Amino acid sequence: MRERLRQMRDEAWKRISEADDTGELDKLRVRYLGKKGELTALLRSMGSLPPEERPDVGKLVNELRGQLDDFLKERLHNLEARELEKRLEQEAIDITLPGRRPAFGRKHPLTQVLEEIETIFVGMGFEVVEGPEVELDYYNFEALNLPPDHPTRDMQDTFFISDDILLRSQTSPVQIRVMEKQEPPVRIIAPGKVYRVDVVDATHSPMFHQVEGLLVDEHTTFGDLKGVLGAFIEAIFGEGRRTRFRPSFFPFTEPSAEIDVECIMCNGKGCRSCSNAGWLEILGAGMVDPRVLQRVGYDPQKYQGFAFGMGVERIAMLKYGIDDIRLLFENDMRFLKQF
Ligand code: 2NM
Repeated sequence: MRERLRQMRDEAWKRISEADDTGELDKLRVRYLGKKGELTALLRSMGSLPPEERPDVGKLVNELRGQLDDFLKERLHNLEARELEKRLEQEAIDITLPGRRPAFGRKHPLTQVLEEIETIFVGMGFEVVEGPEVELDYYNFEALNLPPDHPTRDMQDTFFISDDILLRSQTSPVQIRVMEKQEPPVRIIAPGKVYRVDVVDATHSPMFHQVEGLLVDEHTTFGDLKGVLGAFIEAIFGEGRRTRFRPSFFPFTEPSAEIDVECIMCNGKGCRSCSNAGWLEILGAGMVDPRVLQRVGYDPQKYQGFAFGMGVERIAMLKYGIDDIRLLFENDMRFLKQF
């Protein structure tokens, strides 16, 4: 019996010393100290011993149980420490690595250009005003001196909601609303979305953005219009670009002009962007027709006004060399990230 105890102790010691992880150690604990373990079995078999030997052997078995328990605990402690160290090593974070930058959003190129246009005119004393996109026929057409049979009033060009309600096709109705409420001097720009029935292609979209401007005061001349728009073009496209005013027609202005700027792609030599003309049309403008002023209650003998309008998409496309308007509405991040 004593011999068996010694053997078991040596063997258990060896196994426990060699156990390589806490799982293995736990198996050994069950094997020796568990309810069905070897030491328990040994204790049970003491019945076969002569009664006088039992106390001594019992004492030895209990001693061994205590020693094995201590040793297992010690080994468990060591192995746990080793495993923790290994895990910390594996999961170590290199705090010297550069951090991952969060993806910052930024303004859409159209918003950037729109805000740039606003800043330029605000700098010249204009105020930014906004108005409804769903408009009355009266403000979109009639007040702007468009006779009922005018071609741009055609149902096929304008989104009508009912007989007298529509999606505005320009932002000039905002200016009519301001003039109705306020006496001159008026110095405003009206940015915003406008809607026209159009088939989508590289240069057309049924919704686009416009900035229209209006100045009404005493002694206002076409020279003032030329000065303001010249300053705007210089601010947005850079110094030293030639411009030209071509006679044109709008129902709400007389005289009217379309303003071209020297092509920014080819500097006037002629290229695909300017259809070999060397010029890009960027603005429509004119002196507000006295009938428009009269209708809002201004005295055309005392006051004159000039007005102008431009497409924000077109300006953005020219400024950044974008050849397809659809890119501005598709929200492809690969495109948007470039601005
Ligand atoms: C343009 C061209 C010429 C314009 C006229 C008015 C108003 F309300 F005063 F009559 N606002 N905007 C105007 C004039 C707009 O866009 C191409």
